[in-house]
Amino acid sequence: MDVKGNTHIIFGLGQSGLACARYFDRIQQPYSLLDTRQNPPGKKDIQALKYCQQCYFGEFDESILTDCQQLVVSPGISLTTPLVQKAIALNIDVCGDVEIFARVCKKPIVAITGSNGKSTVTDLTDKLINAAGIKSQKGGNIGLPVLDFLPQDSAELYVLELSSFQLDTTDSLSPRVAVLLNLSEDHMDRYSGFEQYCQSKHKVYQQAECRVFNLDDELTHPSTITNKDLAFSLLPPSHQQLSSLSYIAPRQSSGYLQCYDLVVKGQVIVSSASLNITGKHNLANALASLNILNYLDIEIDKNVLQALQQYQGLKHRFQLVLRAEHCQWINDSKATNVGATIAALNSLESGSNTQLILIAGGDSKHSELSPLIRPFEDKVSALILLGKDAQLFAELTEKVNSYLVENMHQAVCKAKELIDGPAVILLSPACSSLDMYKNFEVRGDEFIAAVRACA
Ligand code: UMA
Ligand code: ADP
Repeated sequence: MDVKGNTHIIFGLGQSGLACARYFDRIQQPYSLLDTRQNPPGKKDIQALKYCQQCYFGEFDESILTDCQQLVVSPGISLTTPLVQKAIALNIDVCGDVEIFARVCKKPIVAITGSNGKSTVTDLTDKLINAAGIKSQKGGNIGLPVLDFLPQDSAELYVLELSSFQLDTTDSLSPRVAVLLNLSEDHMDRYSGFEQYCQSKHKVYQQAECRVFNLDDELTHPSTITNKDLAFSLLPPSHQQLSSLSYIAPRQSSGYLQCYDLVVKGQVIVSSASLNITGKHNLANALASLNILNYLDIEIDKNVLQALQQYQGLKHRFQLVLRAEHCQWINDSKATNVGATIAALNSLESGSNTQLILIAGGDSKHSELSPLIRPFEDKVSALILLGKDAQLFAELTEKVNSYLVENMHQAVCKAKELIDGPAVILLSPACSSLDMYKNFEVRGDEFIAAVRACA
């Protein structure tokens, strides 16, 4: 194997690896590319790369690390991979794209993580900051890989969604604001246990000026809290907490929907009734975003308020697809873990005459599914299950009828058959889609197409 030119190796030729290669091209840094796949997604783009010295796809051995100074590891690669372990043992600089970004970025960074709500809070925060007239750019685990911003773009500030995988390979990030929204089991196929996953998420707080945490979720609390830190809560606050806490205060009920005022720094900012996003978890998301603006001293003026009120949420997150004959069809395909599905179920009123039919299943990523038993038994009238772990869901409870199907079309047809009066049909899989689909978007789009065709 020819190992010349391997001082910088990019491991993984997906979106992050390719963005890193483009960045190295721009700063004229020679590098080699490495991927365990014979045909990684970025292969077609190699022709355009100028400083790429060597490519290793499929087979390679550890001698590739001879002369290597830096191994840039893509988020999809586990740090337990033997080659990465070997590089760590050899004291090679093992880092990710976010680390390279953090080492050179001079502009303020807002870093957002959590098990659920990252994309929504990143997108909303970016929109609110732009509405305030400050040029913000979002990226990271959502949208553009961070190295596509460098060396220079016109943003005044970056709002980054960071996954635990990205945080695992990042040490130099010093965000102005770091947000940890919530913690529940996810990616148990990558971590030795929940504790290790939580530790990885807590890395977002390292060197942060202000930490925004979820008062209702103790797992998100920083180990020590300073007077710069801010919290949000969906529970009634105590007096001592008022200055650093944003929270919701119940207002009047309108029909089935309970209304709340969103309160920040003791001031009512907006009523939940005037927002387009639904579900209590989205109020938590809005409070987190408002806390970020609060710390950055960005005034919640009428433009910001309007942007907040008009915010529709992202596609595939508790998205109303169709309302027809007393039935609502909701696409929550991005619910790729148990916590997200519980949040979706909690967003729906219980005890009414409405049937709740849940379509779930896929790859549960070795997560503990038992927290679903109670919400299933309390709220769900029928379970329609698909994918690799369908049977695991069927075994959770005998109190709810389960139906195993082979694809999304069958799932939607089965739901249609079961409807008997007013109903909500919710796709909220509690699983990754990768056993059956390219990604959660394709799964959600297939649901939407099937609903439009059959419902
Ligand atoms: N892979 C190999 N061999 C390799 C390299 C990768 O088999 O040599 C596989 C990985 O195991 C993985 C897939 O290829 O299944 C993609 O891995 P990647 O590291 O090349 O991924 P990228 O295309 O660079 O995309 C990554 C994030 N993907 C992951 O973390 C798995 C994207 O987040 C992110 O948007 C992108 O960087 C830009 O920063 C996606 C994601 O699923 C949305 N994230 C997870 C989540 O949100 O739950 C964390
Ligand atoms: P992430 O980027 O962390 O996956 P998203 O905003 O894409 O978060 O939402 C993922 C899933 O989690 C969706 O099903 C959504 O309805 C749900 N969700 C969004 N915000 C929250 C929250 N604060 N708590 C729990 N679930 C949430």
